[in-house]
Amino acid sequence: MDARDWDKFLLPYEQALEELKVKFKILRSELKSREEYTPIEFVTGRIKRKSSILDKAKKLNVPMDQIETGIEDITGIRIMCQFVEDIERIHELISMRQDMKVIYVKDYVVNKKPSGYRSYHIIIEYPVQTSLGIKKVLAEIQIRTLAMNFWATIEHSLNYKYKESLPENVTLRLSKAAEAAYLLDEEMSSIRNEIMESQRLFEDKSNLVSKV
Ligand code: 0O2
Repeated sequence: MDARDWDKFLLPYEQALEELKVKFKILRSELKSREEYTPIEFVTGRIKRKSSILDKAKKLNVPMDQIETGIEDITGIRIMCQFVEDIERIHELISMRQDMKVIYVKDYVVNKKPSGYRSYHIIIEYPVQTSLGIKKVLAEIQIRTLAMNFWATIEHSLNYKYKESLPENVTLRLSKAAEAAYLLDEEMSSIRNEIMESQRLFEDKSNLVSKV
């Protein structure tokens, strides 16, 4: 594929990315304005880089003409939440929707990766309305707590720097940090009700002040 074909190939994935980011941000504000607890803290997303798509296709033995079905995370959405319990709630909210279809789940929260990586991945099929008609694309939604995200972001940049051959002491420290992030999530879950109550009171107070 030359550069122009590649750009054309990515168009529906870029459209899916923009639409999905907006949809999850709207879901967050909708829940907030209903004064319901929102399990969504913030939302980000990215299109996988060409080199990363080609590397993954090679690793998984996916031929170029099957990239659409073989590589599931060309469009990647990341939803951050406060508590581990929020992950299941977000999964429920996604499953209920009519505008996307859950294909399957990779649960690296229960089954953490050997690296220490924890996150909940949902692969969805998402129909994009294009000028040529409907194009269904796969997208990966990664749902993680703030602690999981902190660890994964640092580990990802270290792996980028060391090209996946991390020095032993860094690997050891990362493993300890993964354990600390796990314990932080556990502690936060154990005082979840108190935290949620104080956040609600704080928001009520902020709303009152902004109305004055
Ligand atoms: P990019 O483009 O840099 O974002 P794999 O085993 O790696 O072939 P797997 O385990 O099925 O694939 O993972 P999956 O569900 O395809 O998702 C890959 C993405 O999950 C990665 O994107 C990361 O965002 C995240 N991820 C998976 N494992 C790890 C890990 O050990 N550490 C960190 N920090 N992130 C991970 P890429 O590949 O980084 O692509």
